[in-house]
Amino acid sequence: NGNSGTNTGVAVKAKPKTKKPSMYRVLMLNDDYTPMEFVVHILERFFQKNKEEATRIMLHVHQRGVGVCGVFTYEVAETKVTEVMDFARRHQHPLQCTLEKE
Ligand code: TYC
Repeated sequence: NGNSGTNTGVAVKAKPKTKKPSMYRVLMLNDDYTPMEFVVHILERFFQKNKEEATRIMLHVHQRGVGVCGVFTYEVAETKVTEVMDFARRHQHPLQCTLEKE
């Protein structure tokens, strides 16, 4: 028996399907070669950070090895990673960016 119609004797629960999407952290990894200013520029350009916040995140990655650039739905996170990796490669920097489920 669903929400309406013929009763089949099968119980079907009526459930509103407003599920929150899984969220993904976009992570930046440290390396020895990418210039600090380039990383700050990426955080401003692709993650809408101001200079102060971008510098804070860059220094955190520099000192700790990894840091969070932002948290997004899967499709947005994957697009950010691709854009950052392409931009870094075009400028011949080894900068690595990845995503992880929250
Ligand atoms: N470690 C780099 C340097 O000393 C700077 C850097 C920071 C590189 C953050 C990557 O994600 C990074 N020039």
